Amino acid sequence: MRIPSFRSRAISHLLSILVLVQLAQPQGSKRPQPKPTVDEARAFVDSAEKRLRNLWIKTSRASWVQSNFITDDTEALAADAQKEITAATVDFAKAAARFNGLKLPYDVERQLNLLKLSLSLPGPSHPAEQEEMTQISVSLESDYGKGKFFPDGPEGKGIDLTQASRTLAVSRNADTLLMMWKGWHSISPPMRKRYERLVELSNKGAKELGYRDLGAMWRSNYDMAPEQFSAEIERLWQQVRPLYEALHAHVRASLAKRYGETLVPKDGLIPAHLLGNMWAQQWNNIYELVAPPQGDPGYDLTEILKSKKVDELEMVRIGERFFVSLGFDPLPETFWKRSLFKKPADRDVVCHASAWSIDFHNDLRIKMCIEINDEDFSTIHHELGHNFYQRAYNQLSLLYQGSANDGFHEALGDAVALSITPEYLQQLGFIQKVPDASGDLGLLMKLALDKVAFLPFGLLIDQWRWKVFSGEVATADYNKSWWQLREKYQGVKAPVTRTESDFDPGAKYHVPASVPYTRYFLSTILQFQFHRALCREAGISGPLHLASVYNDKKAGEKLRKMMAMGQSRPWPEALEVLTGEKKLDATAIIDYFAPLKKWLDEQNKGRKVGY
Ligand code: X8Z
Ligand code: ZN
Repeated sequence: MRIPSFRSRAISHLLSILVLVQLAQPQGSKRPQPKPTVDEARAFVDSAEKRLRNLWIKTSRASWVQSNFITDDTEALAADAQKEITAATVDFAKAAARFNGLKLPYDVERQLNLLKLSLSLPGPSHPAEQEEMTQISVSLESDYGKGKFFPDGPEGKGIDLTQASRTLAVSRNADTLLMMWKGWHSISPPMRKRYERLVELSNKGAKELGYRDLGAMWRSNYDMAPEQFSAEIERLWQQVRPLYEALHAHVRASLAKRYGETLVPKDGLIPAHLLGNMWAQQWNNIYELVAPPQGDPGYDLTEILKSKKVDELEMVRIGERFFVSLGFDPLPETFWKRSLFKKPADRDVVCHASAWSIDFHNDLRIKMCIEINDEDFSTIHHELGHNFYQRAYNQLSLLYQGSANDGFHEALGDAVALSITPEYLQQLGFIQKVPDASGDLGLLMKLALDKVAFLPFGLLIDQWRWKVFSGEVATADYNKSWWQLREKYQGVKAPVTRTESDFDPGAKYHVPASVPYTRYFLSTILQFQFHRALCREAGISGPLHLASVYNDKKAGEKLRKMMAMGQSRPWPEALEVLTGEKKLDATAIIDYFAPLKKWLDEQNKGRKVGY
């Protein structure tokens, strides 16, 4: 998803920059510039904020219209707005170099640094290159949004991602699954050339700002040295890897039973089309193939939502009520008027779910093609988490309007969704009685297929992009290196031979949309830390997978306190406010799934674990 808050979108306006740079030097003077002062630096930040706020609002509006109504015209308008904000930000960032070496107050220094890091795609300063970059970037996202394939030839009916995903979730016919997988992956080869150029141009922009390449710039956004951040990620992955491998081994054995060992070799890689999801990133849709035989909780949320005729709007209302139960104010009336909840039948939209704060104040919206199922019920909480976060920090300076680090933004709503427990569903009137402890394994399995399965995927997209940006992966090897990483981390393989005329990374939204992805890996670790802390605050002592903080104002208050800090302080401080912990800590997710891990280890006796 994309949060068109300050952090994720591009800007520019040369005139304003000239004015600002002049601010720092005496008018018409040819004498050497006087030494910059702290007051000047402060004035510089203030004017940059003012200018950028206007540009961001304009860009958000243009992007909102483009994503809700994809046409050549809206694409051009969005690209234009993005070009402006890119140019302005780059110019500000360069002008700020004047204050390098000056001892600045904490806030001014932090704001200048955040300004430099605020673009996911920094542009080169050459106007023609800037224009080319923003056009490519907008066109890639639009092409993804419009993507369709035609299994019966160009005259036949087109299938889009929503339809293909529905089939991947429910079909157990390997041929049908393969057709959907191949079909969707046929939309991205036309992106490849443009993507190569995008890498070139955005790298150039990152270098102009003083970073080694765009990957290094992305890794510089975590209040620590970029190398230290890479090491943190590796540390966390090694911690959770045994849990992932245990799940992988059990799922592989179950799929081998269902589809045969020719298709699913017992100790090899799992073909990527059999896991119920286009990217094999979350496996909850194949729950019934891998469920513990005696562990079923006895209800299926998708079935309940359907049988109770809960519609898209009501699903969002239920999500909102959860946040309100924690003490947050209800969403504004405009949220309900302006959001997109249902896929329009008559036009192309970017269906990938996103949450927006258009005016950095109270014009909050989500854009989502909601399907009535448990996955989207969770995703609604995810998106609302973004909106409530955006509002919680809206009193801060624009440059502080973001989460402590980008993983926090992604984790917020997911942490809340971990409170969708059987007991909570009973309170909603969705189930009559809470299943007894024998249903626990099933509950844990269902959630592990979502969260644990996701971990290596959350990691590998940027492992690929970091190598692409640094040049370690040559353009001629884009697809090969993509599959090497998918095999190494996820233990899945391409279901059919791939070549360099494919561009499989482009079939995943965040690549054409240039949204950094390590945030989701971080989020998967963090959300369990948040949940553990919220439950502690609520005084809940039982097992965490049965614990819901619904209605708990104390837990809500703690959460709000962290959210209101935005990114004004280094993220470990924000983490400490909520959890008392200063480090990312995978023990929260590991402990949560410990009973399942024990069961998986028993199942896996005599099986190969690993790939
Ligand atoms: O993109 C998203 C959200 C919007 S920020 C729907 N997610 C990642 C994805 O779909 O790939 C949430 C989970 C991971
Ligand atoms: Zn998100």
